[in-house]
Amino acid sequence: MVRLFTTNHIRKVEMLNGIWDFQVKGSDKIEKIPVPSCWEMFPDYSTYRGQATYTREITVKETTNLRLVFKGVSHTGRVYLNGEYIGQHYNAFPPFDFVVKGVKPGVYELKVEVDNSFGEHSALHIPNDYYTYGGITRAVAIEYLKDAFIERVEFVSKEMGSGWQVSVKAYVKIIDDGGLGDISVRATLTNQEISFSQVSNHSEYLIFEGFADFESVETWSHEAPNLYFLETFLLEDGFELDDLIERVGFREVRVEKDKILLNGQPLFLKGFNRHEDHPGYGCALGLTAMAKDIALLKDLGSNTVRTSHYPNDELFLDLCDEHGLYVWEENHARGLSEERMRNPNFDQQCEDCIDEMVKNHFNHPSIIIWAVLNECASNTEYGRKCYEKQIRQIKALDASRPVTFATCHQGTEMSLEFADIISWNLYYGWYESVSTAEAFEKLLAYSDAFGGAGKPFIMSEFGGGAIPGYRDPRRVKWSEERQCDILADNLDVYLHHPRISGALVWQFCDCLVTEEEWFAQRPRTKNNKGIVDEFRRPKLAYEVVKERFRNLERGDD
Ligand code: ADA
Repeated sequence: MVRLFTTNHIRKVEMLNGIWDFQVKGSDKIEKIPVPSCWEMFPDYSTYRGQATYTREITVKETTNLRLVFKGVSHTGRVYLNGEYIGQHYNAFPPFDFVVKGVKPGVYELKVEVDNSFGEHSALHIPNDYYTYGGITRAVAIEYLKDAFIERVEFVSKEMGSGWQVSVKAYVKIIDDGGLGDISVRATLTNQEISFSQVSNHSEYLIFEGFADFESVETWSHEAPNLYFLETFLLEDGFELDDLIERVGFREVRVEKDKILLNGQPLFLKGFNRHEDHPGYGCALGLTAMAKDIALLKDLGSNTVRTSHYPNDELFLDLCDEHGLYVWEENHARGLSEERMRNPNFDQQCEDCIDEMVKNHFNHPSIIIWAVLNECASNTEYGRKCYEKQIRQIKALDASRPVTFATCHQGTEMSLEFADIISWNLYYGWYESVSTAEAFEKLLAYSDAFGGAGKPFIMSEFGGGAIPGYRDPRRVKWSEERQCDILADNLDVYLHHPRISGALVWQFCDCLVTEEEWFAQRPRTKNNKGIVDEFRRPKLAYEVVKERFRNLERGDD
């Protein structure tokens, strides 16, 4: 399953999920392994880090252009068709694709060389406080294309008096303009026709733009996540050549002074940071496991999830759209020092990740915030330039959502001026033995004085570790009781503070960390700050958070 809805009626799409041949580099053994999955889930490869190949056959019945679509390969994939190199992609988390022109009928071997090794070549996947798994970890599909296709569509809705104004941009890719006739685009949304005009004409791309007003539509929000299908058609000489169906919501997110507004109403984000991680599936959670996470997040009374620290599986984002969970989605980076940010691959790898994240996830109504570079060197001159550049890149791709970054650099922060929303990660009661009430006012004063004044403020991470099942009446560190105390102390300040627009607990579930560097000091080689453990069994803190989230009455929650 690529998405939770049908994306095409005209274009032929074939899923390649299933059993592939799998072979680790240097081994003679060929295994049958499911795609999507992480190879760590299978006994012989539970700690394997390195290269492996995945192969399977595909059958092409008539000459066609083939689009190979990968929703996630961790972390580098080199793709070959019948031994011919097609292309490569770095980064486990954003989707990517390759178009192969004029493929003749026949049986082809599709091979993907996958690599999850660390080293200079990889600026973003490094030993870290989460695990970099290996494998084809998300869906794979092939699409059969004519000589032009709709590569993507961008939907933006704006509230105008009693109705909505919609703009839709369609990006049409020309594969071969040799015999192509006259190309045009049309779309339908809620049975209303949207007509387009061509606004740009590059040699490989045509861009079309359409506008329409809607009077009686249901808006999208946490309380009522109403969704509509936007069906866009590509026409050649008036005949349908290709289509693309997106699912959209009428909603507008804006920052006004120190408030985040959704459809004109102030919003309070209460929720969790979540890693894609599970002992049974690695980062390749199936639909049921994702749906269970969503059910737990809702049971906890939350309205928000942060995709710390990378773009998430589109199926998860689809579920968030359906369930009305607000999403903060961020590019892939955690805790990179200036030295790491000076890796010669850093700039390009970040740029690619942002580009792919924003373009592929543009139409999810659930995504209301984009973010960059969690806890990297926003406190150095060099880092500051990177933050500015990346935030500008996002804004150029999407002017309809606010941008933020999560920092922990109280005392040395230098980049707040670039963010629309100020977001802090601080662990009062865990890394710092202070009470939240006292420490928070100092943080706020500091933040306001150094670029944060007049902007919305989010506590993007706070929490404490608890080893599941470790109970101790002394309420000592690592006990479930201590975690309860820390979360209560933090939440009782954040949830009621008039200057705060959101509180996101670190973290939803315990997750695996790498054994390299200092992370191995973490008990169980896990980040244990989940309020459910890695199997989603609630810790004592579950009820502490649930009670507070559910009973919150601020008017903006
Ligand atoms: C940071 C970081 C998280 C996690 C957390 C922790 O704030 O953003 O990824 O590592 O600290 O548990 O210490």
